[in-house]
Amino acid sequence: MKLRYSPTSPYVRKVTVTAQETGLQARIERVPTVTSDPGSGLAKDNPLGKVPTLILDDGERLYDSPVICEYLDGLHSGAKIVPPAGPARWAALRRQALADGVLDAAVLRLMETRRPAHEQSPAWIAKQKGVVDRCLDALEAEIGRFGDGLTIGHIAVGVALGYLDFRFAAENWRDRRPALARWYDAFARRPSMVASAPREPS
Ligand SMILES: N[C@@H](CCC(=O)N[C@@H](CS)C(=O)NCC(=O)O)C(=O)O
Repeated sequence: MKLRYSPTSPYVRKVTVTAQETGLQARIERVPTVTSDPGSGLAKDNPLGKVPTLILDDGERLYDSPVICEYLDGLHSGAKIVPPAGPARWAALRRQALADGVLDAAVLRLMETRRPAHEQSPAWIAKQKGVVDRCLDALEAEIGRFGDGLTIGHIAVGVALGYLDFRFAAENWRDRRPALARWYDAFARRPSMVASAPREPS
């Protein structure tokens, strides 16, 4: 299978971490894709024009990151990162939704700041920052219940915090969130997180 990716996308990083944690990395051919380039052919594979997009060997296309991660989870026989049923499943999926929401708000904010100064909306930027702050406070309150296992909730939260460090390093989210900071500092040492750390293409 082939994964359309861009090196700085946190949603792609969720898939990359999932693939490494489930031992599927070698089965995935990575296809660098510039989402803004109409010549990339991305729109044919995913009408949303977004990465990650997974192209299966039978030609089927999968998106977005939650769908791809759950698909990959069905391909291995180890411990599942998407719990199959019960409260553990809903906790993992809700945490993934929370972390993906952090990413959505952070990406919207970043995009807004890249528009010409006179077109930017300070109110919009403040709103997105407020969403991220609220979600981080919610995570601080529940990180003690995350447990030692690995689920898509853990992966999504780890990737979201890594993205804040990557794009908004000057605003230290760790201030006022000591439990979350401790959890992340350990999580970020996983080989899958170290290997997938985002960097701007040279
Ligand atoms: N909900 C999607 C979000 C994917 C997404 O927004 N990807 C960004 C890269 S970080 C993208 O492809 N943006 C290109 C565009 O929107 O034109 C997921 O979880 O995969």
